[in-house]
Amino acid sequence: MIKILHLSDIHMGSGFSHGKVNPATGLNTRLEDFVKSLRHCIDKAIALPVDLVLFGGDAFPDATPPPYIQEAFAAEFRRLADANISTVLLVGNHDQHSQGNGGASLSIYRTLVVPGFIVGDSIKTYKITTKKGDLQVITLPWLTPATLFTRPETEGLSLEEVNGLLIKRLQLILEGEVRGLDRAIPTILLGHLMADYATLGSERFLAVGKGFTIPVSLLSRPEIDYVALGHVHKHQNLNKSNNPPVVYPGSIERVDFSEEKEDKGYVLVEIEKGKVNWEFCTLPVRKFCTIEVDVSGAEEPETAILKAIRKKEIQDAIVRLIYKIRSEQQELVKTATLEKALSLAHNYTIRAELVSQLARPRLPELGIGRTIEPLEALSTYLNNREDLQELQEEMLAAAEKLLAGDCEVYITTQNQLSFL
Ligand SMILES: [Mn+2]
Repeated sequence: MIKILHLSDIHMGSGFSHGKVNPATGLNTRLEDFVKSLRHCIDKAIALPVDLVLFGGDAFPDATPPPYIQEAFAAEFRRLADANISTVLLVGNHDQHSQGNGGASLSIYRTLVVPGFIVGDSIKTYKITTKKGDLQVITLPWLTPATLFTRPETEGLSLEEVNGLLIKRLQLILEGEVRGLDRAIPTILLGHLMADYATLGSERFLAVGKGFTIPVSLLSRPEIDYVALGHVHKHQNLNKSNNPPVVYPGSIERVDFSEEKEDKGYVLVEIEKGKVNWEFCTLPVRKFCTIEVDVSGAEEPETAILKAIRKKEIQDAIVRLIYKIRSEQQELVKTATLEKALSLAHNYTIRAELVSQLARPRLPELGIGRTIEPLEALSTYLNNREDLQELQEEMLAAAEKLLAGDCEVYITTQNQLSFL
């Protein structure tokens, strides 16, 4: 059987605020963590060895990463070329320029003609020859209306109508690809997309803006033996009947706190025509740890916080401490004491949330009979939420982007903004 390693969502170069500079290398420790995880995957691919590596998209946080981050990524992937392992690099939303044409950060691999490398930046079927036989891979990069339509075709339509059109067009294009398949060899669909029924890292989420999703039924066709996905950071198989498996391997490192409780890893696949086995393999990634404690009723709030810290294993972890406290208790808690208790952590943040005894009065700016623009409303709201001060700038910027229709934002249960 043909052996494949399927990984996705590397996001190399993100989450630097959770790391620190390593004095020995001058690099952010989170870059080193992400490189280590990727190296683990590539080591595995070479050691087995696999016949093919499929990368499901989102290599970096954006399409123009700094050269040293590009280089760290390339140094790992070139080992696959050296080992004669075919590789498909699919273009995710983070790899595209905002104009939506081409995979800016990944197209260099095609330009350089790296042996055995394919860059999937359009819907196309590639036949790949391996030592164990041939197979074919349909690449389905991140789609936006701009990729499939000209502006006049979508002008005046609602977002929902555009999405409906997009699905119809995609269905036609996929149908075309499927008809051109070689029925004698195994087929994989490699896509960067949000599939219907995909659950995000957190259980409840609010998707706003361009929530373009593709129904699983469109992907799990009988002609396809394995659907390899990227985009969602939590590992999952969307087709419980497993014929074919529709698998997100998830990200290879925790990108933010919304992924605190998720296992991270890659997927090993064995495939021949009409038969597929797959298994999720976990990676030894750095721990994230949230310590949340309400000490507003405690007589000795500092002792209560220290006790909450001691309950968690924080060594080498990325920790955030959030404690609820009344304003008159604040002087009883010494930041230096908390910092000392957290010093075993790799990195930590401390946030005190003030518990107000009084109910908040209604904001005069939002009174009855007044109309207010969405951004102004958000800004007024944020100005009155002391606990959200830190997020204010980020939220306003995200809201502007959303209103301009530029991205998707998910607000997780931890009140975190997560950009997919
Ligand atoms: Mn993505």
